[in-house]
Amino acid sequence: MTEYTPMTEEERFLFDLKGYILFPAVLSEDEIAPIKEQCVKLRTDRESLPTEAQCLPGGAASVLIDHPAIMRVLHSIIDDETEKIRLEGCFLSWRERNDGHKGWTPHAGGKSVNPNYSYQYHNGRIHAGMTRVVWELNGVEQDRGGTAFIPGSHKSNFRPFPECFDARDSGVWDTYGCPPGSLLIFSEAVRHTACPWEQDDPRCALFFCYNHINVRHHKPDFTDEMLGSLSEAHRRFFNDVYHPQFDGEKWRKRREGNKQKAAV
Ligand SMILES: O=C(O)CCC(=O)C(=O)O
Repeated sequence: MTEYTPMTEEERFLFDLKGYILFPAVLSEDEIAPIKEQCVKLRTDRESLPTEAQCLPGGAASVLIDHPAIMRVLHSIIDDETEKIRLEGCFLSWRERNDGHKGWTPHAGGKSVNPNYSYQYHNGRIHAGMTRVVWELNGVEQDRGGTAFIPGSHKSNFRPFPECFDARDSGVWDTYGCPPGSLLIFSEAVRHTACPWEQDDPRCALFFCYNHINVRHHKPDFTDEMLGSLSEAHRRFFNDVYHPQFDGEKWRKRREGNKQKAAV
C-alpha cells in the first residue's frame, strides 16, 4: 500500500476555512508535456489518439488518477482508505479569450444535507463529498481566468445567496494566479464560478471529480476501452457505488448461495 504524506495541519486548516486549496507547480514540464499534447489532440485531432486516450482520464492523463499530491488530500478529506474513494467524472476545460464561454456563473455554496454536496467536520476530521481536483496545465493570471470562490461559503447558513454577492466586483470572491502544472482542489459545496478567460495562452485544465464510494453525482460515461486500458490500481477508482465490504469472501459466498437457491 502506498504511504502518503498527510496534509499538514496548516493545509487542513486552510482547506476547512476556505473550501479550496492551491498547490503551485506540482507537475514538472516533462510531466505536463505528454498530458498537454493529449489535451490539444482531444481538441484538434481526436481520431489520431488511441481509443483509450480519446476518453478522459485514459492515455497520458491516467497518471493523474492517483497522483500522490491529490491522494494525500483526498485521504484527509474524503476517506483514509483508497477503496472508499471513487473518480466519477473527468473533463477538459479549454478556454480562450472571447471564446463565447458562459463565463461568470456562480453556483453551489451553503450547508447541505444532500450527501453529494455534504461537507462536514466531525471528531477532528473533515468528511467531504464531491471534490473537484483541477490540474492547470497552463499558467493562470490572477483575476483573469481560472475558477473563483467565495471562501468559507461551503459552511454558510443563510439561503438563498444574496444576489448582490454573486457580482464579480462584490468583494467576496477569491481568485488565484499559478504557474503551469499547479493543482487546485475544492469542495463542490463552496460557491464557485468559472471566470471569463482574459489572457493569451488558453486555459488547459483537467477537472477530475472524486467522491466517497457510497455516493455518486455524475452519470458514468467512461468507455470500456478506456477502463480496460487502466492498471488494476487505477480501475478501482471507477468501482460502482457500494461499500467495498461486499467484495469480501463472506459476501461472495452469500451471493453464490443465493444464486444456487434461486436456481432450485
Ligand atoms: O470552469 C470553471 O472554472 C469552474 C467549473 C465549475 O463550475 C465546476 O467544476 O463546478
